[in-house]
Amino acid sequence: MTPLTRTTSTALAVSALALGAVGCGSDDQSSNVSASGTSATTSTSGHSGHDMSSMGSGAPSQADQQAVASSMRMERLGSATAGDRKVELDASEPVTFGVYEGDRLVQHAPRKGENAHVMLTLSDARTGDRLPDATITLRVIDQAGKVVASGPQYPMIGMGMGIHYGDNVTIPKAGKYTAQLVVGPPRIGRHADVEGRWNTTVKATIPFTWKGAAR
Ligand SMILES: [Cu+2]
Repeated sequence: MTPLTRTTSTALAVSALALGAVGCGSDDQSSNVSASGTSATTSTSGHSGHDMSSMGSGAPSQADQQAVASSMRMERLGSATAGDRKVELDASEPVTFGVYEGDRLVQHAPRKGENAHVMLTLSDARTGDRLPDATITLRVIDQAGKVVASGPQYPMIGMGMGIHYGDNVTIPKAGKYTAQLVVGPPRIGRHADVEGRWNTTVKATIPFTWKGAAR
């Protein structure tokens, strides 16, 4: 019965993720959902000293979340709404993240010169529901129009910021840049009430100011 057990626990894990995501994305800083760890709001809460005391049972402890959030030193660079989707762009210091290639978790350590980990959170523009299993391609251009970073973003999850898409990049120096995004539809299964949503590929542009380092 091992396969059945595994299937069940996987389904539970997915449900837990979905539950976390459903409540999230609200811009209401005072809402409880910002403590769920899957909300974009949470990613900036480390800066504002936001109270995470409403954490539910089973979630990482408040201390864990705050420690991770503060050690990550994430910064909100900007956001954009594209049709029925909202994309938020955060940055932290470069991180090592693992990506599955088949059964192997391959580590992506920051390469020489990379000075930022960009994190894109994708959500429904109206409800704030976090959208997994989509594709996001990022291009960062400087003021002269030169491409300084580009590529498809890895879907990933981390403590305190939940499901996002990202990569380590090099942003050469302090200044003004523009993130150009191409966002494809999430391929996750749908209830009938959302079958008509998020079905197109949309473009979004997020201008941002880079201070020279994520902090
Ligand atoms: Cu990431």
